[in-house]
Formats: sequence, C-alpha cells, structure tokens
Amino acid sequence: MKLNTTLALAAATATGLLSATSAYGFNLKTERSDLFNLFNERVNQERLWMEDSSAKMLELDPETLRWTGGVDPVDVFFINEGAGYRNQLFYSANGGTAEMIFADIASPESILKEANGPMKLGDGASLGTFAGDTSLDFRIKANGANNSNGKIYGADISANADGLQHVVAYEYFDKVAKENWVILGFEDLFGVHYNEGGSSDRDFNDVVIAVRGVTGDRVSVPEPSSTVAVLGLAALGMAGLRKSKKEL
Ligand SMILES: [Ca+2]
Ligand SMILES: [Ca+2]
Repeated sequence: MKLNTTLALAAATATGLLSATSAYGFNLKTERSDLFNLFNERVNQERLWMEDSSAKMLELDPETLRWTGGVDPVDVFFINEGAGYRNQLFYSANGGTAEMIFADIASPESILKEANGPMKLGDGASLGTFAGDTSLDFRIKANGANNSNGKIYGADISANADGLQHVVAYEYFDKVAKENWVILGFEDLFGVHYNEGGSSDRDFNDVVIAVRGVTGDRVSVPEPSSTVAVLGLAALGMAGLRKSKKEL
C-alpha cells in the first residue's frame, strides 16, 4: 500500500509539475521563468509591422484551437501587452457563451507600462477541463475595460469588423512537463496598416497570452515544388543583387 502511494506521488511529481498548482494564482514568470522568457521573446516589438512570421515556433491556424480531453485543465497566462488600450480577454468553448478571462489587461511591467494596471507578467487563470473534444475560441474586446462597446477581435476573420486577421498563433511543446502550449498575439486596432492608408500598426502584441493544454492545426506550408520555386527565385534575386552591385 505504502509503495503504491509513493509511486502515485512520484508519477504526480513527474507529470504534474505545473498541473498540481494550476489554479488561479499560479504565475508563469515566477514558477517557470524559462518558459515565460521563451514566450516573452516571441512577443513582437512595439509598432513593428508583422508582415510575416518567424520560423522560431510553428505557426498555427488560430481558428483551430481545441482541447482534446484528458485530465489536464486549460490554463491561460498573460505574457505581455504593448497597448494604450485597456483590453479584455474572453473565451468560448464550442461556440458557446463568451466567458471573461482577464478584465483589464494592463500592467506596470509590460511593454507599454500603466502604473495602475492590475496585472503582473505571467499571471494565470485556469479554465478547467471540458467534456470531450472541445473547440476553444479566444477573443479580445478592444479597450473593453474602458468601453463596453469596444470592438471584438478573434481568430474568425469574417467575424472581425474590418475583415482582417487579428490573431497570430504559435505552438510550443515543453519537454520538461511534456505539455503543449499555444502562444497567441492579438492586434487591437481596426483596419489596415498606416503604410497602406489605415491607422493600425498591425504589431500583434497588444495582448499576448500563452495557453497550456491546447493544440491546433499548423498553417499550411507551401508544397515542396513551390518551395523549390521560391528558393529558386530567392537565388535569382541574390544573383541579381550581386550583378547589380558589380555594375556599380
Ligand atoms: Ca502594440
Ligand atoms: Ca497594435
């Protein structure tokens, strides 16, 4: 009997490094600074136009996020924010009612610091577990803490008021706790980039969260043949560059 208990505890320690304390109050920056720093490094520089993604982490289609069952809860951690707005974060499961996760995403520690912001970098909230395979949709209400009519932006592009992408998603597998993470970056400004006649900066760092325990589908990558074609074009471009330099 005693052996069984010991084994159970050992198993819990090995696999449940985080889930043992995954309820509200768990701070990722404090408890797993390695993961927090990795995710925080992925946060885009303020007002840097994100035209294409880096290959540092695998890019996901943010519309496909889901929890696939099991015993581990879904936990959401605030990584950073570079926003003048006081944004709010919501989620809905299987298209159901939107539930609030963070009511005022502002912090004295974030990229755009706000002294009276209530959040610490790394703060977490647990969504608990769901019944079976569950589709999860994360959305922000732009400046929702100050404006109850703030615009809602999420992964479904057709549901966004400007018909544009407002979420980027990346996947990371933590080998230490053997857990899957998805990092989401939201853009809170309406419309196209100011270089294209709009007033947005399209920096996708206005709310950045890391979600533990979910997965999603990878964004489709070009077929090998077209990859070769692209590489070929790049090589041509380089050759052209060298040639024109020589001519100078
Ligand atoms: Ca920003
Ligand atoms: Ca922005």
